[in-house]
Amino acid sequence: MRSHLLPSVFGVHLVGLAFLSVWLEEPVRAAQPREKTPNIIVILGDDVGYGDLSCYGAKAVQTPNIDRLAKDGLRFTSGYCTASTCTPSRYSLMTGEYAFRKKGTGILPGDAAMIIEPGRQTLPSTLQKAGYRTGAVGKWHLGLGSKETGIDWNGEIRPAPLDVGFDYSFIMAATGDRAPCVYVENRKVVGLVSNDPIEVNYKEGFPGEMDGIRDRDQLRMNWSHGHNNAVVNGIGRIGFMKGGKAALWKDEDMADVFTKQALEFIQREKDRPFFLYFATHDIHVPRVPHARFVGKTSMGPRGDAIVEFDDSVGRILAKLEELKLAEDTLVVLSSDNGPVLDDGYQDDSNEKLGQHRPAGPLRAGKSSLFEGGTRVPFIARWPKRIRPGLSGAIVSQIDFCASFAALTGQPTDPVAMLDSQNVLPALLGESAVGRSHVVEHSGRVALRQGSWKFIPPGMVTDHLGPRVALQVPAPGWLFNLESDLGETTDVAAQNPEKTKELEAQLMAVISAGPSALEPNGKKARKSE
Ligand code: NG6
Ligand code: CA
Repeated sequence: MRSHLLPSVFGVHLVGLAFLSVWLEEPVRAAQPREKTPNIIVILGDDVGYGDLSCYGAKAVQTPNIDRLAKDGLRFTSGYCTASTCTPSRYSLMTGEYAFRKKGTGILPGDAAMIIEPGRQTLPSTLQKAGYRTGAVGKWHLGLGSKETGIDWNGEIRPAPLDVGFDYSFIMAATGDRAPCVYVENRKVVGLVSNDPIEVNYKEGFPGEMDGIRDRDQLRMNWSHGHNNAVVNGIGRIGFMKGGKAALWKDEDMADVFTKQALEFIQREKDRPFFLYFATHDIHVPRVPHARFVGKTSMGPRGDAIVEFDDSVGRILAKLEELKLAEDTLVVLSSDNGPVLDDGYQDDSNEKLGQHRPAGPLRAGKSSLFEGGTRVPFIARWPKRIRPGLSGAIVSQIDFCASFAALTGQPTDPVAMLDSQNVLPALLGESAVGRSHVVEHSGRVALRQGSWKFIPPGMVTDHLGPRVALQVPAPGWLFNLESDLGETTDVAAQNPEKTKELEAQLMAVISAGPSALEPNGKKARKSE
């Protein structure tokens, strides 16, 4: 039995001022009823689209484990990540700050310095303070080491996840398509032998090593754009590396390796409250599912990777049941950004797509300001507390910080976690209302407010494959998502006041704190 008892702060939220309310309610909380706080598991898929799961309407692929999670929990139809690519999205999830506020939070190379300052309040550090054991397993992509000292791949890596709130980590540094292709456990590369050190270089290749351009005919998965530097496991990558042969990952085993680590973390921490950030590599490129999933769908590697993702989720859920922890564990499943088809490898994702719609009814996907970029699958299950159902409340991953802080009786730093709101009542299905508005970020920013969506003038990416960029003219595009979920008809001209209102709201959010954007909200050069 866990003895971790903390006061509940349900009911003290003020949407929009949540951080403040949590801060101010501190003395009052002693009078609230006490209740046991749950374990928390955030399962974050990579590039999993709104339409990629059968509980969100997919037909060409079945995800029975995730469907079970949805059936026993709350499935959100307006759940958001904060940005349409990985690094800014995960930065916001971890810090509670919109990534557009900070330079250098665009998609990072594998040798980038850590972008979360050690010492700053984060989602895991908040839960650590609440007495949780915190673990990160899977994709990191928030940088390692520092600008001054670089990353000591052959020694101790500092800073690492351990320095921003995690008690344990088993990660890959960036993405599956970026060097170095090794796992890092806590501060060390796993399986490295001292006479074969690793070298990583994002500028030039190493003489004598295979090269994705020169050795293209020897690749087992051809690239379509980029991904032609180092060759590891027969697959071209972004960035060059040399050495560390014994430590290199095998793509087809990656889901099993990460899932095993996640299960072991749960097993180790079963007797105390724990927070697990389980960030799968599925379904990011290169999509190389294990042989037991190959051919499980008619969609080729992308579809099969969805089945592999579902399998990993199923094993986590089974572990919770085996340890009799399911009732007391809040599991939230989502994705770091919207879907993409060809993301740099020739893996038949377009050719074998058939009728499947990765973003479901939404327009576009990864790297877009349209809804497909940031509206993602979002499911919360906590049998003891959440009544199963469907919710249309607007919730965002950026709200995990303030919401889980509220759940565990922790204050949040109103400056560091400026953009995180306590939407706990919505997450628990006790309120149909979440946020009133949410910023969608893809280099530059757009705004959803209620059923309205505003995209300011500038470029916007459309489509799920080769980039198609459209020009949004002044005064911007306005969509009514209630009647036009697919953002097909701009109604700015018919609704000039609404357009102005959303533009002003977007500007107000931007000016509420620092911003790396240009004053007009446009993408600043060199930021992302
Ligand atoms: C892009 C990569 C893409 C993917 C993405 C990051 C090319 C041509 N494209 O630059 O393959 O790695 O970055 O994806 O290199 S994310 O999900 O981590 O944001
Ligand atoms: Ca991603």
